[in-house]
Amino acid sequence: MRITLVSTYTHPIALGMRYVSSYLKAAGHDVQCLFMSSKRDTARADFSQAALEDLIERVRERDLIGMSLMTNTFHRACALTERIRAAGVKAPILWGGTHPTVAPDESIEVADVICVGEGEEPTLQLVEALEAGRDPTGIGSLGFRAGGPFGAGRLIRNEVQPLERDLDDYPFPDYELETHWIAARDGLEPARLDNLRGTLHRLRIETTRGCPYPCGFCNNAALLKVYRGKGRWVRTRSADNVIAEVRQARACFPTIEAVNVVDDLFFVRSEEEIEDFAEKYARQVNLPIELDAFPNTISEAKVRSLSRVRIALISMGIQSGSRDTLKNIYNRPTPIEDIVEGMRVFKEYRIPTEYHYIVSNPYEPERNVIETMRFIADHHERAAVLRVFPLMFYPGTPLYERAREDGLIGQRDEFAYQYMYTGGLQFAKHDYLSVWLRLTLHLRNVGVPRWLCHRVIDFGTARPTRWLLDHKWFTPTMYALWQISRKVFRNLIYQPFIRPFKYLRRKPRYEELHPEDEVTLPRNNMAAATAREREPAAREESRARRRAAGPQPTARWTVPDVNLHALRRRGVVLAAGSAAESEVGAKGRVPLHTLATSSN
Ligand code: B12
Ligand code: SF4
Repeated sequence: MRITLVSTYTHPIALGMRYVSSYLKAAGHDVQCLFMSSKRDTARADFSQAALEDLIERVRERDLIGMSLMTNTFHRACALTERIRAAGVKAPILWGGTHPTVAPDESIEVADVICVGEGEEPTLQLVEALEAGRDPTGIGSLGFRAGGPFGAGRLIRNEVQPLERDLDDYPFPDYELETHWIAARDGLEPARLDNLRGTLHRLRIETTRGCPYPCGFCNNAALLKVYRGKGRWVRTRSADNVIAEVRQARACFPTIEAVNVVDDLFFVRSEEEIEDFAEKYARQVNLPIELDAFPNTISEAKVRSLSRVRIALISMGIQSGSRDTLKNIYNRPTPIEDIVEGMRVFKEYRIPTEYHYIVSNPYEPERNVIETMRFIADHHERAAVLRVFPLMFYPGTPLYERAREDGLIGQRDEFAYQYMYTGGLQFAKHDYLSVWLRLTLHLRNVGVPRWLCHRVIDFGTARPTRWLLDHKWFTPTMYALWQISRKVFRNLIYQPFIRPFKYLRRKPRYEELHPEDEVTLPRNNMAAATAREREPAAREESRARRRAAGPQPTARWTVPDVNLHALRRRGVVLAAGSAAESEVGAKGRVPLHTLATSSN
């Protein structure tokens, strides 16, 4: 069957969609992936006219269109869906990803079909049913729109399918670039290493699915509800399987410089499992790796094992330094002592770290925010990346339900639909205390002594200061001053005095390591070349040149010829050396049903 999958994200990572794609391809289907990404991080449908026209051409002759979205790409997905329908394309439109999973009612009003939760099997079952001319409306995890092409116009919502237990026999995500296109100003371009915005420079990899904790602000709490009673939610891949994926990626894509583990909870593994992973990873890959950590799951033994590999970054969500907020508002079972111990261990093993806090929480009393500032002043030990996020009420989460009941938000929290990166939102929300919290974090980060940080907190939270500064204009003014001082620092201090020294110590860039791939113009021709490039023909020519000479894959990434996971699900056994097995090898991808030679 001919299927097109469309990513609505501004960044062309879309790992979930890549998993669905390879699952379908390995089962013998013809799949194309279109990444409707954008250079700006925006929730608006900012697609170029040319990209939209190319999209319509690419989906016109397809049998099914799948779209992947999260809450802040809902408007982008709606715009694409409307546009495809308006062009008279007949294929049904299936939505999957985080948003249809946590906001199915809203999604099913727009898409013809929605997939709730993990999408590999339900999508394959849908494809098989459509191909065989069977009614798909009984397939678990799927929902069908009232008045849509299925179910005689009725709204149908099926229960989610039981969770897959074994993740090791899933085909790896799809990076077959020859079937992928990326949105650009002048239309859809074939995917290349140099237009994937770093997707194949920093390889995103999922080594676990699920997290056992129910934090009130997190999507995982919504998923725990969706999958209650459907099997084991937290599942891990074996170290060998994860490493095989990284090695395959590295063998194909010379650009990969680091591995970014996107798991909710990599540290859910036991100490022995982490030791095994670290030992194998260090020996077989040892690319810099980035991980996320949750305080309760960190132990010295785990960090010691991991310190053997090249850790580029461990990010830990602290969220608040107040026990009351953690326990009673976020429902986050993290004792403060565990957070402090985690920070200590990272420091001892010299692990580069990033810590996250949540601010602008309307349920949090001011004294708790001040407690968090005190916590920061007391416990942050050395330079770390510090990130502050304002609380967003994402659909399906316990805090979202609470905010709706309390009338704090309407049917939905518009911020969650309209903002991509939420770092700047605290300024939009005029939250004075969160600005002060950010200030304390930065002071501690640049090594200002504890006592002085406490004095700054005293000053910032004292009555007269609050009386003077706690006005709507304060936060925007601070924001403006912050931006101006950054510019001043950059132009007057960093550029002339710091950068030249950094330059001497910097890592060589990809082009410098591989001069054979390099496409540069002699410096003195730059101005003339830029002027020439303004003409469309010249632009096209230079694009073609870049395409030909940009970094190229060194081997072809291929999705397996046979979908072992789907075969196992269907009870099909492929005996080693069987006729079916050699048929697979000889013919390349074979549709699943032709392989059903024996079953148990
Ligand atoms: C990697 C990641 C990112 C990456 C890449 C995102 C991307 N464009 O691909 C980056 C760092 C860019 C990112 C950014 C943000 N992210 Co993010 N991110 C994740 C993370 C950690 C992993 C996603 C992933 O790859 N999962 C692995 C795959 C296999 O799972 P999956 O995506 O769910 O896919 C499965 C199903 O959903 C389904 N499916 C997916 N697509 C499709 C398509 C079809 C057709 C079908 C049928 C099924 C289907 O099948 C897949 C396989 O089973 C998730 C948390 C999580 N564990 O999912 C958060 C998460 C998706 N992010 C989230 C948020 C809030 C953000 C930010 C807004 C953060 C912020 N505060 O600034 C920004 C948005 C910026 C932007 N430009 O979009 C929230 C989304 C909540 C929501 N309701 O939308 C999540 C769930 C985190 C959380 N726990 O709350 N993120
Ligand atoms: S531990 Fe992390 S991933 Fe798990 S529910 Fe809490 S915030 Fe979400």
